[in-house]
Amino acid sequence: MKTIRLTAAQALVRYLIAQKNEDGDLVIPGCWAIFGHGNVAALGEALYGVRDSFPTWRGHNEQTMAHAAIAYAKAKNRRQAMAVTTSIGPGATNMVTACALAHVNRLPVLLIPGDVFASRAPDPVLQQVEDFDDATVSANDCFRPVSRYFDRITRPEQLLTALPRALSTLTDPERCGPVTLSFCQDVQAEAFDWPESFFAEKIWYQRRPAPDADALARAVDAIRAAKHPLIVAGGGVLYSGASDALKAFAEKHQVPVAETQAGKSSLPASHPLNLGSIGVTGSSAANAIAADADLVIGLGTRFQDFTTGSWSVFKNPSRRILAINVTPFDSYKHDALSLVADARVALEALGETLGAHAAPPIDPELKKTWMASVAAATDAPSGNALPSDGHVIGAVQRQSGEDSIVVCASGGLPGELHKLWQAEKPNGYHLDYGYSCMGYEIAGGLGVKMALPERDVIVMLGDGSYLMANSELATSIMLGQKITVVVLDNRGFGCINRLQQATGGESFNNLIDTARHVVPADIDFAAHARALGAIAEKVDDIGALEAALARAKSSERSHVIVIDTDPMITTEAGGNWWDVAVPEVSERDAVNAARKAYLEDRARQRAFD
Ligand SMILES: Cc1ncc(C[n+]2csc(CCOP(=O)(O)OP(=O)(O)O)c2C)c(N)n1
Ligand SMILES: [Mg+2]
Repeated sequence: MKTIRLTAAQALVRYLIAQKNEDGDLVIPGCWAIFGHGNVAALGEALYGVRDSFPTWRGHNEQTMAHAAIAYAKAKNRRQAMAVTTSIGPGATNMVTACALAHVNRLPVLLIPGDVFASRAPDPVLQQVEDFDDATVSANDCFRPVSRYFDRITRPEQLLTALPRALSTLTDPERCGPVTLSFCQDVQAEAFDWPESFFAEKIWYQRRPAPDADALARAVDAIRAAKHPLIVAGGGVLYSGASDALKAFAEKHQVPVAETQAGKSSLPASHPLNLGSIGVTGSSAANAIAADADLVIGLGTRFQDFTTGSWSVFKNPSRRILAINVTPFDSYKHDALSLVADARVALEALGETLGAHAAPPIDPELKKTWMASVAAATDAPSGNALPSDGHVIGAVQRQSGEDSIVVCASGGLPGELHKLWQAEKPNGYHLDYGYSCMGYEIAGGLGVKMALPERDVIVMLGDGSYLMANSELATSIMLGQKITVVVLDNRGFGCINRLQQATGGESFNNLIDTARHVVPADIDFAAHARALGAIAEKVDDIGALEAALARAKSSERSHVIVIDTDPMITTEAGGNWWDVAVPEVSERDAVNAARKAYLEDRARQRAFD
C-alpha cells in the first residue's frame, strides 16, 4: 500500500479537497476560521498550504461566521457546504448556537472546533473546562445534542472513518445536518502514514429515494378521495429542486399550494395556485383553504407550529395529513399517512398514477382578496406617520428585481415578509425561521452572496438583531461580497413587546423606552455601519428609502440603509392563533383576561384529534 506521511490536520484538508458533488464542485469549497491555540498551529498550517485552491476566510465571530457558512449551504440547496474551524473553549462554544441553527433547519455545515490535548499532558490548558467526575468531558460536548454527527478525534487514524462518515451526513438528504469534528489540538499536529487512496477524488451523488409502492398507492387513494386537498410546501421542495415538478403537479391535479417560511419561493408568487403563506403568519387565502382542507399534503415540511397555527389552522374534522418527506422522522409525525421519498420523485410518481385526476377548483376570489390586503399593507403611506414594516417591505419589493434574494431571520419582519413578500424565483426568499436566530441576518446575507454572486442580496433586519450581531458586515467588505442591508429601527424588540402586551403583560424590558435605563440608548446605526466600512445612510421616509435602494443597487461595497419604523403596526389580514402560554394566576386583570382568551383559543387546538 502506498502511503503518504502527513499531519492529521493536513490529511483532513487534503481529504476535503478531493470530495466533489455530481456537478463537479467541491462539496466543501473552503473554510471559515478564527484561530486560537486550539487550531492555529496545525490546522492553520495545513490551511495555509492549500490557500490557493481551498480558501480560508477570516470572520469576526464564531457564531456568525458559521451563520454565513450555513446560509451558503441553504442558498446552494444543500449541494455544497462550508467548513468552520475555531479555537478551543470560548471560540468553540460561541459556535454552538450556529450548530443548533443548522440542526433545526436540516442544513449541512462541517464544524471543526479545536479541543483539549488528547494526551492530557499539559492539563488544564488555557480555556479547558474541567469536569470533576468525568475526564472525557470538554466544552465541545455542548455540540453533541445539536450535531447530527459528533465525533472527537483523539487519534489521527480515526479520520479514516470519521471523514467519510462526515461527508455522508452532509450530503445525504435524509440525514443532512451539522457535523462536528472536535479535533484535539495535539492530534491535529501528529503525523501518520495515510494510504494514498484515501485522498483519491470521490463523487457524492444526491440520493433521491423513490416511494415504496404500497405507500404510493395509499397516497394516491387519499388524493383521489380528497375534495379539498392542499399542498403545504416546505424547504424540502427547494432542496430537492422540485419547483418545476410542484408546478406541473399543482396545475395538472388542480391542487392549491401554501408555503411555509422555508418553502416560500417554491412556486412563483404570481401563480394562481400559489395561495402564499400558511399558518400563524398565513395569508387569508391559504388559511381559508387550510381550514376546509380534507387532505393536507405536507411536502418537505417539518410542520413547525408557525405552519400549523399550533395545530389550529386545519379545522376540518375529517382532515387527514399526507406527509411526503425524505426523512422518515418527519413523515411519521402527527399520525400522518407517510410517504418517505424525495419531493421531486414523489410528485412525479404520484402524478403518473393519478392520471387525469383533478380536484374541484378553488375560488379565485380568495387570492384576489388577499392580494388586495397585500397592496393595502405595502403601498407607500401618505402623511408623516412612521412607516410600518409592511411599508418598508413594499419599498424593497418595488426596488428589487426577480433575481433578488431577501434575507431575514427574526423580529417582526419574518411574519410580515412571509405574508407580504412576493418571490417569483426559487430561493428568492431566504429565512432562518427554524431557529429564528437574532444575528443570523447580516452574516447570512454574506453567505448567500458567496453562494449566488450573480443575484442581488438584500438583508432586512431590526435594530435589535443588528445590535446583536453585525460584525460580518466588515467581512463582507473585506471579501468584496456586496450586500444591501435595510435596518428597521423601531427602538427595541418590537415583536416581543407586542407579544408581551397580547399576553396581558405590561410593556417591560423590550422597547428601549420601557427597559431600565439611566440614559436611553440613541444609536446612530448609519454611523456605526460606516465605521465598519460600509456605505451607509439614514432615510426619513419611504420615498427616500426607494431612492437609497436604487443607489444601493449600483454600489460596489455593502450598503446599509436605516429607517425609523413604528413598533406597534403589523399586518392584521390573514394570520392564525399561536400558542404562547399565558400565566394561570396573576394579580393583574390584563393577564387574567388574556388567560381566559387563551383557554378559549386553546380549546380549538386539535379540537377533533
Ligand atoms: C438570539 C435570539 N435571542 C432572542 C430571541 C427572541 N426574540 C425574537 S425577536 C426579538 C426582538 C428582535 O428585535 P428587532 O430585531 O429589533 O426586531 P423587532 O421585533 O423590533 O421587529 C427577540 C428578543 C431570538 N429570536 N434570538
Ligand atoms: Mg426593533
